[in-house]
Amino acid sequence: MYEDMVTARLYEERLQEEYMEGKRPGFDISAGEVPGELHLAAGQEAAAVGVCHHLRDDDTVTAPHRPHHVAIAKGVDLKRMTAEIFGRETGLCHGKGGHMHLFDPDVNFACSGIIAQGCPPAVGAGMAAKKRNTDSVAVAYLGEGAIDQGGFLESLNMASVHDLPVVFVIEDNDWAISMPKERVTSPQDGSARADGFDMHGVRVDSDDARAVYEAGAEAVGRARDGNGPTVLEVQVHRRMGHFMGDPETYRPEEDQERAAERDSIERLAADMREFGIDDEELEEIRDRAAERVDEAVTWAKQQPLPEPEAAHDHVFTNPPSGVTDEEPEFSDAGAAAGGDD
Ligand SMILES: Cc1ncc(C[n+]2csc(CCOP(=O)(O)OP(=O)(O)O)c2C)c(N)n1
Ligand SMILES: [Mg+2]
Repeated sequence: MYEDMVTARLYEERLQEEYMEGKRPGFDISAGEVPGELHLAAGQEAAAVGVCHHLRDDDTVTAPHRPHHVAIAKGVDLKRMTAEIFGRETGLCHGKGGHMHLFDPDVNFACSGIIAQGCPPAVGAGMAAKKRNTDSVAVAYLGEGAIDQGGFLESLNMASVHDLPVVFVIEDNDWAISMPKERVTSPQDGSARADGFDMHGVRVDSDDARAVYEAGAEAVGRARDGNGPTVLEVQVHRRMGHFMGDPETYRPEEDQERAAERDSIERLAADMREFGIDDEELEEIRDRAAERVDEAVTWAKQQPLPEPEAAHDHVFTNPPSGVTDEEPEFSDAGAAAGGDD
């Protein structure tokens, strides 16, 4: 768990540097090697490893727009993920998804920029597992800002009524962009949503990786044993702005300081020292993580960009209407059948 947490943190520190290349002196969001938005998850690593370390490759994980720590904890290929973030042809989605749309079918991982979007697919994966009589489980990650979304609430109902092997993990970092939780959500404890759907709900009040691991064992174990879904909320801390370039003018300084002071990685390191793991071993883990990050970024930056023509591949309409001079061919099968679809 410690190695994955450190990898995620170092990875994001490196992404931060790479992202800012070419964006200055002003902040041109479209410039540089990684154009577009970038949401970093520093401070949220405990929620990722504490649950994902109970999972197998055949278990499904869906994550939201802040996905790197969860992807790393689920075992997503770091090189191909990085190539995706850099928009390269060999990226997980051939460079078309970017950092919010990483899909790795080898470990059943997906994420989306639409908040709470991962909940219905996780319920689908849970239903598939149940119908196939396997013991695989599905985990949907979402932020506390997404728990009023219909997609989440409908998913809770489906998971409960069909008794599905799904765990909903709410990462409560207190903020939805610039909106503090207390102004938009009631009750404040997101795990209480579970009560209304007759399922288990639990909140881990700190970003202590070991406490999350224990709660994760229970929730994932319950799902795997066929005993239904759980809502698990974890208090985490957003060490960064909502996205890169966010001036955070809305955020009280003391809140920023509190997040900076609490570091779940340091906390786990302190526990490990108590269990007899010395600084040298911790340093070795860190070096290994740093090497892995460097390898992934170096490899990704050497990868080719997609050919422009590839923009027409892997899309629902091909080519998109308006791109070609040719007359589109329409089938009249639907009209003949009297259908309107
Ligand atoms: C359905 C939908 N509405 C609005 C947005 C715009 N949006 C992006 S992130 C975000 C806030 C998310 O807050 P939270 O769920 O707490 O996640 P966090 O960013 O704190 O990790 C919003 C409203 C979106 N992506 N999808
Ligand atoms: Mg949030």
